[in-house]
Amino acid sequence: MTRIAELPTSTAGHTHCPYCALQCAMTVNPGAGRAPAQVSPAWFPTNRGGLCRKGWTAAELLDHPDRITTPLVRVGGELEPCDWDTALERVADGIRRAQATGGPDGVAVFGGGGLTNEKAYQLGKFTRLALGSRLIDYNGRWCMSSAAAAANLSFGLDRGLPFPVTDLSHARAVLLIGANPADTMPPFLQHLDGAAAAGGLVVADPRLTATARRALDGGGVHLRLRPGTDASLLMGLLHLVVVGGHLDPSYIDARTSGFDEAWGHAAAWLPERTERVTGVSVAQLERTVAMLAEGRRGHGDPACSDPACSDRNRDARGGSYVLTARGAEQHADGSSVVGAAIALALALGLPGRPGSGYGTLTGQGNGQGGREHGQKADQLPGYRSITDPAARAHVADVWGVDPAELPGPGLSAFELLDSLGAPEGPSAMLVHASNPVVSAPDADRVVARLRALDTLVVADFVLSETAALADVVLPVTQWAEEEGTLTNLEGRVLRRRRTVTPPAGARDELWIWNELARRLDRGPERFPVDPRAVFDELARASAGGPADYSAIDWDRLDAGEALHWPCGIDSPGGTPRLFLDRFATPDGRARFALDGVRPPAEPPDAEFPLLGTTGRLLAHYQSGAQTRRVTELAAAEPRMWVQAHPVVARAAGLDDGDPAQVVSRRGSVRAVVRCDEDMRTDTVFLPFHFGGDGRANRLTLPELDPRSRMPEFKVCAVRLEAA
Ligand SMILES: Nc1nc2c(c(=O)[nH]1)N[C@H]1C(S)=C(S)[C@@H](COP(=O)(O)OP(=O)(O)OC[C@H]3O[C@@H](n4cnc5c(=O)[nH]c(N)nc54)[C@H](O)[C@@H]3O)O[C@H]1N2
Ligand SMILES: Nc1nc2c(c(=O)[nH]1)N[C@H]1C(S)=C(S)[C@@H](COP(=O)(O)OP(=O)(O)OC[C@H]3O[C@@H](n4cnc5c(=O)[nH]c(N)nc54)[C@H](O)[C@@H]3O)O[C@H]1N2
Ligand code: SF4
Ligand SMILES: [Mo]
Repeated sequence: MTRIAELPTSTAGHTHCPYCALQCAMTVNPGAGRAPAQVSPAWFPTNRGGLCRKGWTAAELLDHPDRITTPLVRVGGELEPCDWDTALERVADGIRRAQATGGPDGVAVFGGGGLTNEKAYQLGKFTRLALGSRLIDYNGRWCMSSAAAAANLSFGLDRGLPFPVTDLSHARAVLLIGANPADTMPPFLQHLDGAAAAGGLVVADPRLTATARRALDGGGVHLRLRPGTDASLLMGLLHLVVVGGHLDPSYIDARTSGFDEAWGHAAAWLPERTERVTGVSVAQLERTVAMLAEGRRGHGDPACSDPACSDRNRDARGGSYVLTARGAEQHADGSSVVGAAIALALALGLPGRPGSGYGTLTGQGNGQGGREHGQKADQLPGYRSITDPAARAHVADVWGVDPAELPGPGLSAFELLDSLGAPEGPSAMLVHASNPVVSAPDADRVVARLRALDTLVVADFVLSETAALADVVLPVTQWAEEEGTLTNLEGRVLRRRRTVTPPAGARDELWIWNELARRLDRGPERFPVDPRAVFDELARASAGGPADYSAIDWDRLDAGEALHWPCGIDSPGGTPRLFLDRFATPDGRARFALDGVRPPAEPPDAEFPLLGTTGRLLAHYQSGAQTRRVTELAAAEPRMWVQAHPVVARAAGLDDGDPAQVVSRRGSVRAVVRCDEDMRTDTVFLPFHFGGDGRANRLTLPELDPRSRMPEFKVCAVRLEAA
């Protein structure tokens, strides 16, 4: 059996993939030129030697001809190369000008879940202390905020997977809701092999994705629901758990609160009504519940609770999991959907039991750490709340300032972008690690707001669509050129290591913030440039908070210890599995937190008769700024397309391969038609990875979840027509 303890003694070249939250391990060996050779070591448990094609080709971007290696400033309408001094002076001038008219909040900051923990921490600190602004938020708001809000409400804590990924290998049943890991995390799929082979994989997705196919191939179930009906689906499943006698009453008594109220909501979701609303047959609903109830037999088996267990060949021992991802979460009721998914898991008695549970699949490389260290509008480091006086006092003490100096909560990502350049809004913005021109909802409205700024500063290593609008572009270092830490989807802290030398003109963002603080005369010594020093400070700032890193240091990480937070004074060995004894709520019980069901904000009508939904392709990452530049990936998916049932295409006079236009109330998108017999006839699917007039987000709706402020990326009303 391979164990993490058998990690190689030398860590030279060991790092992790730049892209998604699985953070597959990689060894990057500098070759003769700058383009390194990559392999993936088999000992790392989340990927066990596997990489997807994005990972295998990631190094191409290190010395890509499109790489920006000198700062750019806008002169007479054009971006022109300049030296660092000129660029940073221009940024500092823009900040001073914006704050002279708008006060501290005259400047806004937009971060990203791809930033290392150190950069995410420092960006939040820089915004609050050097700029004195409350206006910071980040692209994780598009991604993890609904799952986070629901987990905080029900469990009192938000760690995407409260158990190691490898635990899933022992499961007999897994319900995936709105997740397509076959394309979005391919090496993760091996952990579902046991459940799939046992016929226990259930995939709730409007499309027959590669993941859904995997379920069907093993004898599992594909719930091909109507987009935006996840809350109804989950209420219907919960109903069947109760009426089918599958409740776990002793668990509900001992470990939860609020069941009776939840049943008040779910009682009305009779199977036939659920079938009518979701399009999922009563037989499939019943089968799903039976599989989850049957699968949990055997969970709690102590043989499965070895934190380092990574033997995939061991027979599945039992256990059931409910997992959500963006298909369920990116809705204006996304936090309620996750609340319902958690409620289903609680009714079955899964969370907090070894070998069973609920989790969400975190998306971005540092999507977990990125939401803990204070780049979110309402947060301070350690996953603390910025409105909690004790949290403010603790962080102010670490930062050496008076708590009164810390600004209050800012605006959520879309609200922030929508306020740019408005009379009372900020007139300057710094963007670090996001490309909102492509990825924000109602993207053309966002472009108009960005254009209304006096100063837009974008730090990136390629000229993304957002960087192309900037007044100043700052070229930064990339993954394999920098030192730092990231926290993966299971809350494990990992080291990113420098294995190649960055190009001469690129700078580390820690250096950029230190330089800006110096130019603004805001105490540059408070913004160290050494990532290890930043980590040590971050660890102190997190001490005693929900995401406690205080017992972690780089030496432990470099020695190969698998450290999952919380890892502090009470848990110096880390916490691979959360909630085994109690949940993190004040009374230690998990809460059933169910709302009613709310339909999507924009129902289809005669003018826009189809449900437009959006998501990901295997070959591209996010806004595509990186992967559209990688030869193999661009060749695999060169252009925007729309997936439609042939009947839907024909109704618009279109055939497979025809150029089409998809139109919503907000804008239109050019796309080639891909006919697919397995599509629902009320739905079209659009990937969101393309730029220009292929941006799916020209269509989407900035309707926000009231609790999480997550936009409704997954449903809007559209029509399909010939281009
Ligand atoms: N190749 C690739 N991998 C990635 C990324 C990438 O951009 N490309 N991004 C990373 C990031 S940041 C993230 S957040 C993750 C996202 O990972 P996933 O959540 O797996 O990805 P999506 O494609 O956004 O959505 C998943 C599925 O939701 C379905 N869906 C659409 N509408 C609905 C609905 O109303 N209900 C339900 N139940 N399903 C629906 C879609 O058909 C889609 O197949 O992927 C990560 N990995
Ligand atoms: N319609 C629709 N829209 C969506 C989604 C959807 O499913 N449908 N999904 C949403 C989700 S889940 C997400 S996570 C967002 C992501 O959307 P974006 O925030 O746009 O994500 P990326 O394309 O990863 O943008 C990262 C940019 O930063 C650069 N970059 C990478 N690392 C660094 C770094 O360390 N420093 C700096 N300065 N730059 C760096 C990259 O080159 C790239 O240009 O999109 C959201 N938008
Ligand atoms: S699954 Fe994610 S982390 Fe692994 S190689 Fe692919 S993009 Fe990279
Ligand atoms: Mo994401």
